[in-house]
Amino acid sequence: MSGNNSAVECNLAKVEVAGSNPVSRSKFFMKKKELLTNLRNQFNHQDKVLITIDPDPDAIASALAIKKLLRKYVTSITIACVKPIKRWNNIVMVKLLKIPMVDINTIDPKDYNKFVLLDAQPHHNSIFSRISYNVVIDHHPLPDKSECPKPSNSKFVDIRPCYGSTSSILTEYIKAARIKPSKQLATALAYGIKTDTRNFERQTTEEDIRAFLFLYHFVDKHALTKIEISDLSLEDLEFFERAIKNKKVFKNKIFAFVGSVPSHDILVILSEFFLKVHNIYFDIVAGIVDNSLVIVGRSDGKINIGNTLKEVFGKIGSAGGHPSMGRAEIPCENVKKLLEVDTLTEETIEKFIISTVLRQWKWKK
Ligand SMILES: [Mn+2]
Repeated sequence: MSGNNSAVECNLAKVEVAGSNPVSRSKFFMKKKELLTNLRNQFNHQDKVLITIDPDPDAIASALAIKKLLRKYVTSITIACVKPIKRWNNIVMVKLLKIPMVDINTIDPKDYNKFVLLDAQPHHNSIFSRISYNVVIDHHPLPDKSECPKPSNSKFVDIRPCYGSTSSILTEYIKAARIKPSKQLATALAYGIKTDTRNFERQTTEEDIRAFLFLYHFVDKHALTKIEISDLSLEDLEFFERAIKNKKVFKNKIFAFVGSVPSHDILVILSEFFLKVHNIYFDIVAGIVDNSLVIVGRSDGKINIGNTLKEVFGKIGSAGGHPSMGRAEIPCENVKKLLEVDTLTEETIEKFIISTVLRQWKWKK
């Protein structure tokens, strides 16, 4: 199979689920069966398989599904993460669902003879690009031909850029294998689909919804709810305190600088929190993460926050996003140079953001 063939699969899937013709449906079921057989044919009973993932919920759930699909066909399967898991929801997911994973730095790839990449392509990460994969299954867009042709060098490639999540693709394999998913697997896959499609509000296809409906029956609803609402640690409440204390309200907008924070995740949570306030149409929450000034914005759509941040900060850092969500990251050195100061104080940063962004939006106090 090649990447191009997989794109054809994607179209076939669309035809099948949209059509009501039982003949074409059973034909496509054969196609899915074939894919499953092809996948399993890449392995034999002596194989020690290493699955590598960048551990977001979609990737974690997909790894669990592959483990289930190949369990009886290989000697061992190990799931290795190329990054530590930082988001609380994901930590709770791994803990509640008891998902066994290892840090890639604690293992020796030489101990494995087959390699699987899920929810990513080799060019997405420097660790991935050094591994020669036997199997790649993903839903991200294919790279330009000039960029990196590597996925198609793998023996089995199933990339369906039209799907909202890799979990939806793997759910189809589980169905084709006639496996009744355990609560653990169904909950993981359902959460994978929900996070990648932002609860079916982004890049969602009929296939994603169909996969979710199939899983829903088997999901541990309590575990899923707990995973979804577990955004915060007790320590994070301190940042809420700071954000509420520091907030500046300008008509229908809120701005807050919260100083040093452990990661940009808490800025996202705070920004989403402020947008819940009645009559607030957009907000900006900024903080220092390592040596960068990170600015996160949320909007109800009246103003394109992604474009605004790009226009204001794009020249001195990386910035962009969507109409309703945006983010900018500026090395502190660049801010110092721009402001011609040696050190950045809370006051100078606040002034800098308020003067630049607010000027752009013509905010009035
Ligand atoms: Mn994904």
